[in-house]
Amino acid sequence: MMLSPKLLTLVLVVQPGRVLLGMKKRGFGVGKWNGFGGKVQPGETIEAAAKRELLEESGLTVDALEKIGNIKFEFVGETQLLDVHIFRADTFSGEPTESDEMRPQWFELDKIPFSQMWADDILWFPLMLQKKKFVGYFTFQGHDVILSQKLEEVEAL
Ligand code: 6OG
Repeated sequence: MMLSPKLLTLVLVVQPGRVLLGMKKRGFGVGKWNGFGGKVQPGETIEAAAKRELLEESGLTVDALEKIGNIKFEFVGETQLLDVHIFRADTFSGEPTESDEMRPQWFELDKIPFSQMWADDILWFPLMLQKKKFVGYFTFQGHDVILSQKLEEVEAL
């Protein structure tokens, strides 16, 4: 079976003691809190896509994004493999602004709403918050159950 990869971005904006998440209002992952991101368009670099999606969905502009992780997701019974490139931003300009797709909200680091997030997030957020780099591969059954997981720290991405 062919698992064609779909390139996606995900940006976590972190400030001392808090992280910005968005409530996904429509589409894939609706009803979950997540970072900001989406599909890489043809001819666009992954980092440019990450900045574009962050701006479109949160109203924030960033200069520098730090590559922090890469996770591939397989969904049982689906042929599309998701290849998600994860970035962290520690500085930004603008004010978090609700978009059609996302409602942004700051969360204190001890109040991250993991029960309303993708099930993988609780596993890698600690690494992301410590600025450790990681790669992973998760197999999901439906949108809530992780059937298998691989997650490891790496020196570089
Ligand atoms: P659009 O389809 O809305 O982009 N995404 C995931 N994020 C987490 N934390 N866990 C997952 O586990 C995810 N699968 C996809 C990537 C979808 C957005 O959702 C992220 C994109 O930012 C399965 O364009």
